[in-house]
Amino acid sequence: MSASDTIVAAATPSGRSALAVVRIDGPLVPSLSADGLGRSAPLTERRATTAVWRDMKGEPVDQVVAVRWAAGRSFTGGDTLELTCHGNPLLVRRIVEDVLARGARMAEPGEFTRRAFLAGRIDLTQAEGVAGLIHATGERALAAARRLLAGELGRLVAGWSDRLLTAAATLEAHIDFPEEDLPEEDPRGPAAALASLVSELSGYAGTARHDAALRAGLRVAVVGAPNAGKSSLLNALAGSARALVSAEAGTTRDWIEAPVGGLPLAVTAVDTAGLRDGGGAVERAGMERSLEQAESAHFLLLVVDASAPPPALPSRLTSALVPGRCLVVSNKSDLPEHPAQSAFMPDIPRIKACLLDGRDAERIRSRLSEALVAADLAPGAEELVVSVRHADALRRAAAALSDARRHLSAPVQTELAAEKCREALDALGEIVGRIDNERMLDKLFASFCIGK
Ligand SMILES: Nc1nc2c(ncn2[C@@H]2O[C@H](COP(=O)(O)OP(=O)(O)OP(=O)(O)O)[C@@H](O)[C@H]2O)c(=O)[nH]1
Ligand SMILES: [Mg+2]
Repeated sequence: MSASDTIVAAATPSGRSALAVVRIDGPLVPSLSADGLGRSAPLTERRATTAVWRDMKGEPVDQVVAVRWAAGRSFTGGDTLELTCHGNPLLVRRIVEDVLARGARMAEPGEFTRRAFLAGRIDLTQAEGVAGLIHATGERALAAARRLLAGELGRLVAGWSDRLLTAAATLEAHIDFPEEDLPEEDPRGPAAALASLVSELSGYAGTARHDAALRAGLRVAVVGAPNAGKSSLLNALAGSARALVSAEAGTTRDWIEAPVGGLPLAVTAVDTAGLRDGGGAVERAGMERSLEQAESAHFLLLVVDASAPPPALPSRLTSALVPGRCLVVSNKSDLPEHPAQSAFMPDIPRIKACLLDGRDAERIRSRLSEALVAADLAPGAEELVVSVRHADALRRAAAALSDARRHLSAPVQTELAAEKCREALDALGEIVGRIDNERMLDKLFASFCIGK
């Protein structure tokens, strides 16, 4: 995987679209622009130029818009050419094959971004930000990716590394010079600096608990007695008539899932069979599945028909109804409320709703969104969320610094402490990619799209 190769890939997905982009990077770009585009003069840098791409036999393939970036001024750091052609996979394939025939090779997944990283244009966290922007499934994941791409984590790491270097330098001075030369310096001096670093690093590592929610989203199970309005709630949250709604109790048997629109995070709502005593074999099998869904969901919406007496719910469900992980949707607010409702599940927050139509959908969505943050299942809008990879390195750095601190208490073992500080610096370096680790880079960039 040499940077002296010229690489090519379609940067847009295969399929018919208005336009498609073919990306080329490497030293062959100047000759490719001359030959493929039939231009004697080089393309003006960063200027869209309309031209016809011709294959090696001189046959026209497509009219394209070409943009060239010169080495040192491109994203990858190398000579880059982007061709925007018509969005037909046949045209894209012919252009790519022609570029291959002229001496380029297919790009590996993420190789353009990897080149940008290797050329020092971006650090590893920014490269991850690029992948994050492409894969984000909700607004909050997009925001997290933008912050990575903007270099926020990279700057934090630089700050921590600076502070650590200062502390380590003090320790090294004690090792390099006999102690009598540094009478007023106490080797335990950096201990406080190390302690505050440990707590900061551990704090940021903890934000990775939200990484999975940002990547994969959350599951919210809609549970309750038959006829409470669970399917009506699913439909309101999904914004479409996904599930059957009927006055007959026991309508829903299989669980039904649908994405909840309009939330900053990818949330899937799961409608389930109503829970009650009795019922036939099929209904009972449905109820078993409801309980499994309730137990595996991140959060529960318990729908209650507020015009009726409070439902008797199986203990397996009530034990899953943990305050902070559950919201009662007190439905049928268009009807008079049953007096016994006020004493039902007083520990669990509730929201009144009428689910005959979508009028309360927005209010329930925003309440659900707040509840997910309050339950610490989702990050708040302003929180920086680090990935599991970052957290692993932060934890190793914090552990090494805790050890370093221990070596600074009596009897002081300065050399061991200094060694631990270097270990922590290496771990921090891994986050931004300062440490050479080919295997880690292979794994990281393999998850990218081809052409990125
Ligand atoms: N008056 C009134 N009726 C409602 C409201 N929400 C739902 N219903 C009615 O209640 C009945 C049951 O609604 P569903 O959404 O099917 O209830 P469910 O909980 O999914 O029922 P099962 O699948 O049988 O367990 C239907 O006739 C709905 O039209 C409401 O806010 N007010
Ligand atoms: Mg139903």
